[in-house]
Amino acid sequence: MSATFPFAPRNDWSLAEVRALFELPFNDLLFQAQTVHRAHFDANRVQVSTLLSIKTGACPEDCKYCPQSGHYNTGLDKEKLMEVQKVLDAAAEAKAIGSTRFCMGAAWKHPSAKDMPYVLKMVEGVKALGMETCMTLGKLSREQTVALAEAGLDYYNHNLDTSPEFYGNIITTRTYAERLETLAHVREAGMKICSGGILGMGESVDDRAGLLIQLANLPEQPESVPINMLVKVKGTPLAEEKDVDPFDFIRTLAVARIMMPKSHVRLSAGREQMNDQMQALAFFAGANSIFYGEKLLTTANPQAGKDMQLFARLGIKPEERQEHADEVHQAAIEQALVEQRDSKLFYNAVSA
Ligand code: SAM
Ligand code: DTB
Ligand code: SF4
Repeated sequence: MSATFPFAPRNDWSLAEVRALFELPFNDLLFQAQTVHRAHFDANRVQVSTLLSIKTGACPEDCKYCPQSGHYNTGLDKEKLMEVQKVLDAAAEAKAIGSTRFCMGAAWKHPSAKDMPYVLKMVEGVKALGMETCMTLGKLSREQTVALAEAGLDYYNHNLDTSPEFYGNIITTRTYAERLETLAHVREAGMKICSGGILGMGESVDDRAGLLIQLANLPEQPESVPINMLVKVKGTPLAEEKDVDPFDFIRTLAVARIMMPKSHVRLSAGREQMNDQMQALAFFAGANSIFYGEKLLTTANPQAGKDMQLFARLGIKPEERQEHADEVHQAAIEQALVEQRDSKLFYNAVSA
């Protein structure tokens, strides 16, 4: 293990090292992950984001896991780009239930020139509500990333999905290199990167390690790393895939936490299929972000009330958007109160 363990992010992870993490006894791995987690985060805070599909279905890409691909018949109702005001109404609702980030997803290969002005208005509008903004629109050109950054987009989600070796089994219409290029544009434009993958597509442990190595060894690690458990949708080629072992899923979260110590690791799609105990283990392994609200893009997510109950049972609090600013403010208030109390005591002592 590196001398700087567990505090600094590294971007020279080798397959042998990552395999060794995956091979650790479960309790040793979770202990390491929790130790790294506590070096960088409040272990009892989880960031909450809400998703909205702003353009649904009929996607030209052939991602074998995806209910929105036009290549498969999943019986999904297709919808064209939503009106800006409807998107802003949905964002306001998400804010009202306590979400701090609003993620808008479109089933596109890439945004078209005709759609960009509407997309930019959505970013500006959500930002004006005081929420963090995130979009996932497919491949982006350099010009498009600059326009999105200027409109106030905080995060761009573009997943690598799996290892470079396994990728061709899942997607043939977009290359791994194109994905890396989009991520590079996002960085150059100064936005934060949200990039992760999916478990349960028939990949090996080495493929899981390979995905995490690609993410961790980027010049700058992604700020947000969604780890999705495949949601098996009827009509997609992966609908009958075998379930991922729950402990292997937790192991992957723990390895992601150790390799990307400062990133938010998101327990992403698949929570509707997990019990409370598994989610609690995921938070212990270092996952500190979730999608919140009853829908992901097209499939179900736990009800907000159910998540808040789980948080309460575990003593977890949602991460506040301006946590640092709030803490500074709170500390200033507390200091002022202490000073007031001390001066009263002093006064009382003298007058007594
Ligand atoms: N079309 C854009 C793209 O692919 O870049 C954005 C939306 S796409 C739905 C975003 C991500 O959702 C995918 O990269 C994949 O990781 C995840 N995803 C899609 N379908 C899923 C499923 N059935 N189960 C788990 N994750 C899924
Ligand atoms: C991510 O990694 N997972 C989210 C988000 N980024 C866009 C999407 C999950 C989609 C699950 C299937 C669906 O609801 O359509
Ligand atoms: Fe299209 Fe994105 Fe689904 Fe792939 S994952 S089919 S690009 S919506």
